[in-house]
Amino acid sequence: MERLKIAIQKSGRLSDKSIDLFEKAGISISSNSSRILFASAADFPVDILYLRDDDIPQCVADGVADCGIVGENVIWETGKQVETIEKLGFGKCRLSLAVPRDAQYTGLNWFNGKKIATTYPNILKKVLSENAIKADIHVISGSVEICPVIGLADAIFDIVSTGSTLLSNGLVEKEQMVFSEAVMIKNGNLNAEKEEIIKKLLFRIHAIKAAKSNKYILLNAPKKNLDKIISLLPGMKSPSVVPLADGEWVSVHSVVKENQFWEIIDQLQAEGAQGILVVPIEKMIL
Ligand code: PRT
Ligand code: ZN
Repeated sequence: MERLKIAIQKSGRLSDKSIDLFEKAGISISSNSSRILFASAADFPVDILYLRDDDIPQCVADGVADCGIVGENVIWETGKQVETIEKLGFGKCRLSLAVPRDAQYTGLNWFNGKKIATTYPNILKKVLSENAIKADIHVISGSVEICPVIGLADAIFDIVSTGSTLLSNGLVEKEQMVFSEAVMIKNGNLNAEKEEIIKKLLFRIHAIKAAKSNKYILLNAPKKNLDKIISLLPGMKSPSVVPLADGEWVSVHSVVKENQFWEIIDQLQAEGAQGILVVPIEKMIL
């Protein structure tokens, strides 16, 4: 039987979350201790290749790996031909233009004629040309944020998540240009058997993603307000209503989106709901 080769980051920001995703999908792979480059899952036809993230798009494009988990920023920068099959919701960041705190910033035009340091020259080239800006791109392999201080550049174009790195280097994020997150990619020429494994894997990933954004809610409701309380709870089909020893009350169970819950909590209480419990869901098959 075929096995699907999936490349993930060996060690870095996406490693633990990638392994965690497989674990939750019932695919156990050994943790990526520094010497391991390859691991086989015992319970699912998947083999894992541990690589530097920069090499993942190329490996998938060449067919060395069938699939990969990598940041969209890396795919865009390398420009490799791969298919994005699923956004994974972690590793979220943005690529931003940042300038020294004391710069007299006047808007995107400010970058005309300036020198911008980055490790993402291809993305920056595209961003500049889309905005009709002519600037010098200074390619550097790391620690971009120190370039303005040491006089190597006027500004930088780099990944930002919390922004604290910029802040501690006296830089201000001025323009958020591109948004990126970790995605699952695949080679465009896989055989039917491998496509079938991907389908099964994606089924599991969808169940995990759905579970993550939903909560199971249990509450006690006075019977007289049951209809109103049910109308506040969308649920997957309709809520379960379980009788309680006290005939005036029932227990209502449903599924709510996490963000919706905060919107309806006051209304639920106003209708007399008590003992509200909100618990995480592990898997959710829609
Ligand atoms: O060794 P390898 O080449 O595999 O790893 P790497 O060092 O190239 O990548 P790594 O592990 O740093 O990041 C992997 C991926 O995580 C990136 O390609 C992005 O898709 C994503 N990601 C998410 C980030 C960040 N958030 C992030 N904050 N990648 C880098 N950063 C950097 C940022 O540039 C800044 O210097 O982290 C620093 C801290 O950011 P702040 O804004 O929180 O201070
Ligand atoms: Zn890298």
